[in-house]
Parts: sequence; structure tokens; C-alpha cells
Amino acid sequence: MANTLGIIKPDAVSRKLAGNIIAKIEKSGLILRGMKVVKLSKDDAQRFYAVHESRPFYKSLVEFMTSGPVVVMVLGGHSSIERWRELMGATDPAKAKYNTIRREYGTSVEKNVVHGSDGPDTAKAEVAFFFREDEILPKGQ
Ligand code: 3AN
Repeated sequence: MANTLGIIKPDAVSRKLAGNIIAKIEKSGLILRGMKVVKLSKDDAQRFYAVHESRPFYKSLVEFMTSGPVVVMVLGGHSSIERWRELMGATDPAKAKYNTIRREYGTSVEKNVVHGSDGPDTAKAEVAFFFREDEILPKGQ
């Protein structure tokens, strides 16, 4: 019953898609345990995506992720990590399955509207990156 981190990226927030994406999350049965709107600093984005530091798209990714506000969410419920990634769809929206968020709203591999942690260790670290313990609804509430 681990929590995972979701981000509604700047492309989606600027296109006023946050509400639609949150509706899909609610309908999927995932539980919203924390949520806030933040604007990442360059340092935040560089640290958050440090694993991609050597990739050619890193600089552009950091610029994109700092280009406007994002919505960060703690998502819980049974198999939340896998279920959130399934609902997001593949990294490349053109390759994502129908009825996934990226297929419906994504416009490129970079501007793919949402982020989700890719495993238990990253989920723990990424949730802690944005949320204090007392900002997360405890399980069972
Ligand atoms: P995912 O978000 O599906 O876990 P990652 O972790 O491989 O995908 O990539 C993190 C983010 O980096 C993606 N969400 C996307 O915005 C960006 N990205 C990944 N691959 C590319 C690429 N080939 N070109 C541009 N941006 C990319």
C-alpha cells in the first residue's frame, strides 16, 4: 500500500487540464493523499531529474519543468505505483495506449503532461522531495 508521486506538468496546467486529470485519478480509484501547486526552481528541477543529467534532453527538460506551475500529488491505494503508471501511459504519447492520460493529452515525449514514480524506492524519495510527513493524509483516512 505504498504511496507514489504524481506531477501534473506545466504543459497540462497551462492548458487548464489539471481538473480533467484529477477527475481521471479519482475515477480510477487511486486515493489523493496530498496535493499542492508549486513552481519548481531550476535547482529543484535539476535535483529532481538528476538521474537524467547525462541525457541529451536534460537541459530542455529542466527548462520545461520550470516554465510554469505544476501540481504535485501523493497518490495512494492498492498498487498505486503500477496503477498510476498504467493510467499515465507510455512516455511517448504516440505510443501510449488508448484511454491513458498521455495518449489523450500528451503532445511530445517531453510535453507528456504527467509524471509518475517508476518504483518503490523512487516513489519514497520523490514523495519526500515535495511533501513533509504531516502534509500527507495517513492511510485509512
Ligand atoms: P517517464 O516519465 O515515463 O518515467 P523517463 O523517466 O524516462 O519517463 O523520462 C522523464 C521525463 O524526461 C519524461 N517524462 C519526459 O518529459 C522527458 N523525456 C524522456 N525521454 C525524452 C526524450 N527522448 N526526449 C525529450 N524528453 C524526454
